[in-house]
Amino acid sequence: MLMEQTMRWYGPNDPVSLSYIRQAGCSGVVTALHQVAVGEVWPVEAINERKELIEAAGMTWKVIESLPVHEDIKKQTGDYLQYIENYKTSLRNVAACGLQVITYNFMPVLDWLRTDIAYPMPDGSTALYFERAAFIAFDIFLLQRKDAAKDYAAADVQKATDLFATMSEKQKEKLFQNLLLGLPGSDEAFTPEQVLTALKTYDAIDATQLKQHLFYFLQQVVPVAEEVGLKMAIHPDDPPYPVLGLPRIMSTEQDAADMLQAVPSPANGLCFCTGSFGARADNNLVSMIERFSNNIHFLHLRSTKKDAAGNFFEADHLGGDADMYAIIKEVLLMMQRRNISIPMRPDHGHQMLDDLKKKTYPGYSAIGRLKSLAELRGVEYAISRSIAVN
Ligand code: DNO
Repeated sequence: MLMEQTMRWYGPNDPVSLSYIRQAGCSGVVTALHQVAVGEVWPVEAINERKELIEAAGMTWKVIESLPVHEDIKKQTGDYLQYIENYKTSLRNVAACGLQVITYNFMPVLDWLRTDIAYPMPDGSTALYFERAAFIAFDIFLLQRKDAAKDYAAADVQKATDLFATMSEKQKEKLFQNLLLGLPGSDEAFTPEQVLTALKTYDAIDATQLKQHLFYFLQQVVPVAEEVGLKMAIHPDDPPYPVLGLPRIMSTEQDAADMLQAVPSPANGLCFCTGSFGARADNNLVSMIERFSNNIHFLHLRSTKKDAAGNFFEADHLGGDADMYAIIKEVLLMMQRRNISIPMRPDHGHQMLDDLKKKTYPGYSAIGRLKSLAELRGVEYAISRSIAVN
């Protein structure tokens, strides 16, 4: 049994068409109704309309990425109880349309963060990059978050100060834009004021508190997911540690274990993203897959290359720190045990060839993902043949 191959599709406005995704070898796409405001109910008609578009292109839509969680739910403020009710209604609606997996995250304010979205690779393609000193410079000097410098070691602050001194106005502006790209699927970046205001609303919420809020949310929605046959799949934090003074609570093996213990159910689980979890050296990806195998509902396969200074870039899918051979082998064994095929997508890809001239969602150009999918698929095929022989 092989993984179900999909790619993310941002909807009708995505410069990468459904036909390209199909030609890349996918049998399905994962997508979301980005036009529905966070917190609002996803209407059945809109879900079906999207599904029909995908099916007309010869593919399926089983995984949602993402059904976003409103900030009020993360903070337990304002109308959070209503937003949880809305979430449950959306779950019922998507289940009624035949969808199966719900990807979401519980990262406060911002989703994934990179300092450079066109980091040059030696071969001329570009990758996404997280440079620690640039991130710290952004926090202290561009965003000017109060007391930000206190969150970092003196040597790190010095490095960031030195780097900032060498940056042109244009580079500073670019750094700023890269970090505040906004939510995936949206073209609107945040302004610094918006971010500072949003950060402040978490002043009184630490990691323990945020975890309790996640558990409460899951206690409410997982029974509905169970009832209607859906699987909840939380995406890990990216990068997997606290940022900008915000707590982050889905970064480690322990975090995942805590969540599964707090709300034990086959409907509660993970979108296992090897790129996000893999950006921490203390996450052993293979043993995590083994440990959480019954609760992995969706896979993002990607590999980062880390250095000792805390920087990482998104490497070739077979060329980073993640041992893709061992990961895919573990996934195949897991699927064999569970007798199911788990959906995967090649997460991100390098911008390359003709795509270098195009504007696409960072990380989501067509050719780079086509290449990564082809490589991953080859590894999977070879391992599956050899497992069958053994
Ligand atoms: C980035 C993605 C994330 C992911 C969300 C899930 O490329 O992996 O934005 O979709 O965190 O909610």
